[in-house]
Amino acid sequence: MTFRLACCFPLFFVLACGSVDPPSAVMPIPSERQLAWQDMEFYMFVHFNMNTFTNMEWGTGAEDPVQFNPSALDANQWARVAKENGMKGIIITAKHHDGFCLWPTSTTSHSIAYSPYKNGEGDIVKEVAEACEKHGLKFGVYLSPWDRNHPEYGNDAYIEVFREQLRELLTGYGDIFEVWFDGANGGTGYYGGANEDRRVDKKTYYDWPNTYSIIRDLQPDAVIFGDAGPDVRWVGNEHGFAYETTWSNLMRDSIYGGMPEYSEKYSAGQENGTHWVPAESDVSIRPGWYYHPYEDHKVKSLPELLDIYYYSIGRNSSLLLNFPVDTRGLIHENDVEQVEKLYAKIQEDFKDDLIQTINQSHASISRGRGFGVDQALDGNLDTYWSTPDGQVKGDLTFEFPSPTAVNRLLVQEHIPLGQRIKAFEIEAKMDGEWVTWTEGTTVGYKRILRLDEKEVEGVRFRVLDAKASPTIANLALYRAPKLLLAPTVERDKSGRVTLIPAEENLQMVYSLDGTDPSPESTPYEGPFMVASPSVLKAAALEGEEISEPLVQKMDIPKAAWKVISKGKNPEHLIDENPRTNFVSENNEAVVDLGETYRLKGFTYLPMQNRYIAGVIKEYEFAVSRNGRNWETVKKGEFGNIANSPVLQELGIDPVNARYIRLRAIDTLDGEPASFAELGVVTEGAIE
Ligand code: FUL
Repeated sequence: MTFRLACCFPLFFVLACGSVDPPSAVMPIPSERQLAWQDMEFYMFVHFNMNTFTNMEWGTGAEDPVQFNPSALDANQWARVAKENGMKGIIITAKHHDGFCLWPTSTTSHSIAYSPYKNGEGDIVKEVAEACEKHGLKFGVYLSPWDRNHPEYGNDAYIEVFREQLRELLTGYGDIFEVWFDGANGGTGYYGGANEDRRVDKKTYYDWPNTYSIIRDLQPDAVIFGDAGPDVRWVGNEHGFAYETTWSNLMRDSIYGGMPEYSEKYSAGQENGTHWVPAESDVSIRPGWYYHPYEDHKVKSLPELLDIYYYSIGRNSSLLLNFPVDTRGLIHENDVEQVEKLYAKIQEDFKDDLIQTINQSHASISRGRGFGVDQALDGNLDTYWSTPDGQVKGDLTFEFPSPTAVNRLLVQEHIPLGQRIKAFEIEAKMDGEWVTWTEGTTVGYKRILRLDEKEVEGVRFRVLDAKASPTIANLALYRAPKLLLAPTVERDKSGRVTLIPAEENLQMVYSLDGTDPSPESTPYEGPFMVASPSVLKAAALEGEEISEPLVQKMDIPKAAWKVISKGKNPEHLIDENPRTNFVSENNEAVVDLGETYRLKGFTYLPMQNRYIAGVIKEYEFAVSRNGRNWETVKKGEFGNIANSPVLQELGIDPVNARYIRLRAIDTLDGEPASFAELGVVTEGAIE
């Protein structure tokens, strides 16, 4: 207990006696470099390298530097996108697993210096470093320890090459805030022509302590990222999600990069961890880390990006959001559009801190002068509310002058003294009663709770358990506007339609007669049937405001259809599920529609998997009335399907038919034809 009694004698004594000692640190605590990094929260990853030009995720190392040739590279565009959307730095893949170096290194000829880019005079690491400097961003480098090109990989000689590459990057490009080491290490590769499998002992091969000391010497302020740190750890998945319970502490000495059980056992951190090794959530804005034209339509949606934001930054982790720069050397327009939406929404969600409107706040217990509840509300992370030593529980209560709608609570610990809180509860005051709103475990640097919106007279944050006196440096309340996005739609084989809101509890309306949805349209109250060809238009509603509509054409239900062709998972051809596929054994899909319809077109949804196979390029569509005599009614090519594997809808001259057949004359990759879904466009049943 470090309270001192207030005295009323000379000024000297008043000052001395009025002060209260801060709680002592709970180990482990962050280093200065880690504290500076924690403040960044959100920064950009750029995967741009040889793979961009070979359309691969992992190059083998056998690529030729002449293949690397961006046509309109502009690192300032990357920096602008980062800066304008709240990111504080950029980490570039200076060398990925294929070994190609984006700077003119002295260590290998597998580099930009031997590429046509700027006639071998280019240095993209430098271009990015300069763009960061110009836009007030921090700069970091990804240097893959694994090198599938280098002939010496696996031998001691390579370690010297790797270290020299590190020295070049750490001395030639100004201040570096983070050095990023991947856990993927060793395996098959080109290795200077040996083309073999080279395994390494991930724990010992790189002699990490001596490799790290190069970084400490040359860039003492840089944090080092690796699966298990030493300064920043991997979150253990590539979805960008940290955990409800996320400790910044880790038993670092018993964990190493590439450890097989890492994700499952250690990625959420450890309450009793010996070192401060906070989590970083790395995730790509598209399915792939590298650019692939066929993913242009797969850039993450705003609801997906918001989940990532709240599940990373909102769960005591930083967010490293990847942009797969394209073959021009630019961040693609679709990706820019999505990150702009994300940033605009975050700005909107955290626009007004409602805690500024409370008329009463108090703490059930306080450590004393300088550690009151006001220290959690002053916008200064260096001051905080805390309790006397030995008191691990305490409540902070806030009351509004009148009922106020709240749906976000943001809370931060004073981490220079270590992460402490183990359990908390949030209560809402409604009709004069305090009721539990939600419960949680860890807080750490920052925790954001997305709460069901309530009109509350007050909010109480209760620390239920902590490792020692809790510290709260910041507590804020917000009412984020609902995400007014059109719902998504699912329809089953029977024609039953379900609308899925972009955000829980959002009202939805729809029409089936072609009219634009309005607040007067049919309210969505649960799944409904669409049994005949219709155009569904659906929108989300909040008060008088309405979202853009979702417009989806729907045809006859597939309940009575039968798949006649053979292959793998024939039922998936007509299950209305875009994520499952039928792979035909003879390159065609034949369906009996159950009765004769007047057809005016057909639809083909190609495989939607991350890696596609058997997508039809050249097709022939035939119909039959009896399943024996077939008439080919359309032949051709699905234009641009390689780059844009979206739903293909083709019209035909109206014809009566009961059987349909889509045959692949050729697939993109020569693999057996695959189908996510086959459908028809009808004029209606005729018999
Ligand atoms: C992974 C790598 O293997 C991917 O290619 C990518 O660089 C990602 C960030 O880390 O482990």
